[in-house]
Amino acid sequence: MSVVLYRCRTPTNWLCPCGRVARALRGAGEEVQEMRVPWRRRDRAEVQALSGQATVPVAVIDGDAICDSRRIVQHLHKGVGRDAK
Ligand SMILES: N[C@@H](CCC(=O)N[C@@H](CS)C(=O)NCC(=O)O)C(=O)O
Repeated sequence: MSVVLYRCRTPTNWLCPCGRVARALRGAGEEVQEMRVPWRRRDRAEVQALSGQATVPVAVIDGDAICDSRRIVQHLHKGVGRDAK
């Protein structure tokens, strides 16, 4: 699975939804490319272009952009048991 995680600049994985997703990805054993985005939503043109909105986390998994931490974590749980690519 190829995963790019767009996340905020909070420096730990324990304080916000972005960190929650980062922990879940790590727990699933995924290798993740992390992209830290600016604090202000209006400065997140790349996230906006990818997902149609500017809130992070956004995970691009095998080319599909998924937003909202709960949806991303649910998606990972669905993938548990699949063969790793
Ligand atoms: N319900 C969303 C909340 C996401 C959220 O609060 N994201 C923060 C960063 S961790 C954010 O983008 N804040 C900037 C803003 O909302 O202006 C989720 O769980 O994904």
